Amino acid sequence: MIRKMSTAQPLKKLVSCVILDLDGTLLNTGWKESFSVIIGGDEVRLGKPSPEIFLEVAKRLNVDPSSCLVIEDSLPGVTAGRAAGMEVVAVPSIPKQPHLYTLADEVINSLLDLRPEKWGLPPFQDWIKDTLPLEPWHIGGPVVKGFGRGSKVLGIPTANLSTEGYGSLLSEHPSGVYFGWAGLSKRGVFKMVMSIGWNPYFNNTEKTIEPWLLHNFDEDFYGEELRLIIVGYIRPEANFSSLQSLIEKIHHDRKVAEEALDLPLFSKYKDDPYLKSST
Ligand code: ADP
Ligand code: RBF
Ligand code: MG
Repeated sequence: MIRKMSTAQPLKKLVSCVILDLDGTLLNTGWKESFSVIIGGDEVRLGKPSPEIFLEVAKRLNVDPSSCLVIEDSLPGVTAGRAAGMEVVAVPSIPKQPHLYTLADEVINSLLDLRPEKWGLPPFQDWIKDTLPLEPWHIGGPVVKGFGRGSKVLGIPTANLSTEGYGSLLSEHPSGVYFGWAGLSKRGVFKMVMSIGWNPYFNNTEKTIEPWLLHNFDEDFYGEELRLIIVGYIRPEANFSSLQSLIEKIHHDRKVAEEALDLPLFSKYKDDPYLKSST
């Protein structure tokens, strides 16, 4: 839970306020210092969905519950936050079930999509040029066949990678639109913008990895080894009311990625040896 403030203070000071539900391992990693109040379930009489724990926090912070924002992953937690008279952002732990969280003021796909400024809090300061820099992650493999929709339906070819072997990596990273660098051993290194997820517009049942290399190629390169370094996040996957609006959004993503990748913060990865595999 975060205490809302009207002053423009950096969130670091603010997050400060409180968090519940942390497990012991997290508390031993130096995070503890970031919070001014920490409270455990054993310090109240009634557990969630009772509002007691949130009300106790507000009391210890000496603030009104209505000026608190709760961030919750569980249904009982959302119920408890609302019952405390607080605003609640839900980050559901069960994927694809956001409709269960109707009580929340907002449902987001992952913490990457938390926007404190929507709630009267100072914005995160790590966003730069509409992108969120990430600790880079790497995936690679031969380009596989997808649904054959990218070029044909959208005019946007995506060089799909197999998700096999990337189960744990993909569960660590929420679905969404990311960008970074793509290496093809025989062709070079290119800027890249990609979607990872279920493509709500097409309602896929399987998660796919779909990088669009920002370069015009004369031919397909199915089967070739493709290496990706993902360096930043742009937005969650969304549904669209028309194909045209999906296409426009993807072109906007392209622009955001192209500009961001010129920043030294991101451009430094294009020489990474990982991109130049010889397999
Ligand atoms: P599929 O559903 O099989 O992935 P696409 O219509 O998405 O079909 O086409 C993707 C194929 O087009 C890629 O596998 C790749 O071989 C080729 N291709 C050509 N240009 C590009 C590009 N700029 N970015 C990604 N893939 C491209
Ligand atoms: N499909 C969606 O349904 N929702 C999206 O928000 C979405 N965003 C995309 C962003 C990028 C950068 C790219 C390349 C594709 C996106 N797609 C999205 C389309 C999807 O990933 C895929 O390309 C198509 O399903 C064709 O296979
Ligand atoms: Mg594709």
